[in-house]
Amino acid sequence: MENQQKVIFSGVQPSGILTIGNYLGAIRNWVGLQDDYRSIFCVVDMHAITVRQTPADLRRRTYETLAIYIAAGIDPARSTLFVQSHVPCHAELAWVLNCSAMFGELSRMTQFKDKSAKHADNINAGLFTYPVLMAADILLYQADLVPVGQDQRQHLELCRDIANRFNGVYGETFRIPDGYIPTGSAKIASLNDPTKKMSKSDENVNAFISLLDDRDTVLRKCKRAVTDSDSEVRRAEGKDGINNLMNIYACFTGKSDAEIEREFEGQGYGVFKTAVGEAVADGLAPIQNEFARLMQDKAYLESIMREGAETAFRIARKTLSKVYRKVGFVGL
Ligand code: AQP
Repeated sequence: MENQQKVIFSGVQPSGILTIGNYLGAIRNWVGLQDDYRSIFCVVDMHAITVRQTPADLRRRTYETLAIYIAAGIDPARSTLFVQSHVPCHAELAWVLNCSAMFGELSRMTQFKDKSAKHADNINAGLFTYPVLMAADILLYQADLVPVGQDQRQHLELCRDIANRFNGVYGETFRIPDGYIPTGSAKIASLNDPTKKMSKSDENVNAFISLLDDRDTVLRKCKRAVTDSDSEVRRAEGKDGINNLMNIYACFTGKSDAEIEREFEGQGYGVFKTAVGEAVADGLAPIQNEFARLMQDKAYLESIMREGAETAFRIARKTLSKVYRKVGFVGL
């Protein structure tokens, strides 16, 4: 296969129960790509502590996130799955890259600005250098492709800039990665405010659908989703709420906009919202069943973490050694 040797890398923070935004924007695409690429997927717990986490919750969510990856279709036999803090090379490369990342460019990151506004009492240096750690994650594995949602586009551009800058100063070291940003599902919006993205750490639980929400909860949240005062199910400028629900429905049913508009012609938003809820709940049911089974078997999840960390470390250490040599650190 042509792409067999090409590498994809991606990750999700265990900062909450993953949402359908994380699933449709990222994880679902990983599943499709794992046959064609050397696939490496990480639970990025070190990124998660840039926002204050309750330690016991972080620990539990790290297991849950890994279980969700597997339940959603990532096959540990074909993909490397690991936890970021188990491979120390991430923190080590991040330090070196910090010295190639500029204060000005980090200051321009919209995620930093958004999260600083949201967590004004904890604007820590880690939040500021978050994109540098992300660059380290990607560059350690010499990734060719990074499947992420739209919100990560800016961080990915910065990763490319840092890698190019480093290569320019020290000679060819890092492969320059491309983004893989899906259409339609690249930005699933909040159900409460469809001009914002859906986030797992939104304090309003009705703003997101978690992958573990039961059928009644999914139906209720879809029914309550903020829409406009029109009643026609049709994609159009200014109908952010309906456009978002159409995206979600399309992702779970495979239907086109024209098919959706025809299906709900003259029926109003209520019927459509119920259908969206049903489609999402049906789509999540098999993931939830498998998730519940996996969470009963912590020893299995730990064996995946351990094996994944060993494989990841072998690859990451090679890149890190090269970087240390290039910058002039003495090797013993
Ligand atoms: N709403 C979304 N639509 C499409 N893709 C999304 N992603 C996140 N939200 C959406 C994609 O999911 C991956 C993992 O994201 P992350 O957990 O590392 O960080 P995030 O982007 O900050 O996600 P959240 O849910 O908003 O987390 P919190 O609330 O903790 O900040 C990425 O590929 C992202 O693009």
